Amino acid sequence: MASKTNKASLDAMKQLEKVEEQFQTIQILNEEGEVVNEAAMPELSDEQLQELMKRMVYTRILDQRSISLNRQGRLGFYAPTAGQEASQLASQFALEKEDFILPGYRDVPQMIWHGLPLSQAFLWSRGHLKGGDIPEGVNVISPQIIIGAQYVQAAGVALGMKKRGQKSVAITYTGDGGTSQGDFSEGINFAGAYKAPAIFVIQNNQFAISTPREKQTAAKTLAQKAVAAGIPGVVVDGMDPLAVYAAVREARERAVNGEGPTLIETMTYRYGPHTMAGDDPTRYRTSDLDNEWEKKDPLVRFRKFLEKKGIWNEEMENETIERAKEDIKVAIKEADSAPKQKVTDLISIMYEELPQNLVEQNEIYKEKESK
Ligand SMILES: Cc1ncc(C[n+]2csc(CCOP(=O)(O)OP(=O)(O)O)c2C)c(N)n1
Ligand SMILES: [Mg+2]
Repeated sequence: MASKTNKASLDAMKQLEKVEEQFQTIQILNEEGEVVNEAAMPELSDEQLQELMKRMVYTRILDQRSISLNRQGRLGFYAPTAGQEASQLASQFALEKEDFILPGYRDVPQMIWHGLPLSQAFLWSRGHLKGGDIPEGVNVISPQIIIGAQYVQAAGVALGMKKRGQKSVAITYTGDGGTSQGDFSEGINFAGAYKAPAIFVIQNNQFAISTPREKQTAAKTLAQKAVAAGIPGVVVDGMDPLAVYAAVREARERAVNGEGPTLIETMTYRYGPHTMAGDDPTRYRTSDLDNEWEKKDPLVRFRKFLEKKGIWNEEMENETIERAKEDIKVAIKEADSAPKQKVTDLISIMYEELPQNLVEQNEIYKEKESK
């Protein structure tokens, strides 16, 4: 009896190892900006490559300015993005305008490059109603704060697209910590069962606030969670914009061809704190680890790659930086000029027809606000 049990568990361990072996990190561009995987190289024109670089440079500046604006009390909630540009922007770059983004709180950059005006992103940060009033034709919803909840919503949005016969996808993002939530498993499982055209991205930045990746799960990779949902899972170097782009582009193709969802884990790092609310990363990360990841910086390696191709220079970089600074100045002014929020605005957007108790409260506030 005992030997049988032992044999079964031995086989089970081997089986697990075999599965885990298959989740190797895909890289196209190494830290020196050299192509190390020609076969996986996505088809991108020089203009597209330049555009992706511009977006990464621009977004790094946006991050720096957002941190300053937050410290000056001119922004509210802000979750820093530096370090995650390849993971965020190359994944959005692989989408089409008709695709729908269901972001988490750190994913404001993808929303902006999908068409959300910068001034509205600032208003969202301030908790202003107008920040959540997404313009028609911009296929995003407001960032989700409840960890993992957007995975379930993405499965639903994707299924809706499929039922309507649309050739588009729903993409959603969570973090390494998010993979421990029930919603994560429910979302990928449902989308798998219904072959919904969804792309589930896990931005593994190694920490969930102060909790390290190793404490999140015994699984060797987060992408292997796809196996239980019966869907493909891949791990990509999340500091490599080409690897991220290629993985998302392929997932998109599968999805619109009716082959269902994909789970993509991007190996990345956030250089800054979790949010601007006051966590101190030096209490849970070593400077050695920070340095190790900064050497992998997506902007540095992509700049090297483009410079070697002769399609990027200092002038282009500076122009992009200046444009970002100018745009930010204009957008924050716009945000400042938004009408002050009223309690009646809050009440009136909640229902098509107000229930009686709110009609009464609305009248009380209307009266107060008119003075
Ligand atoms: C359901 C739920 N539980 C807890 C929190 C509090 N919380 C906010 S961010 C966070 C960590 C998330 O880490 P991760 O998923 O790795 O994303 P990252 O912030 O690193 O991008 C937690 C626990 C929350 N917002 N929602
Ligand atoms: Mg994380």
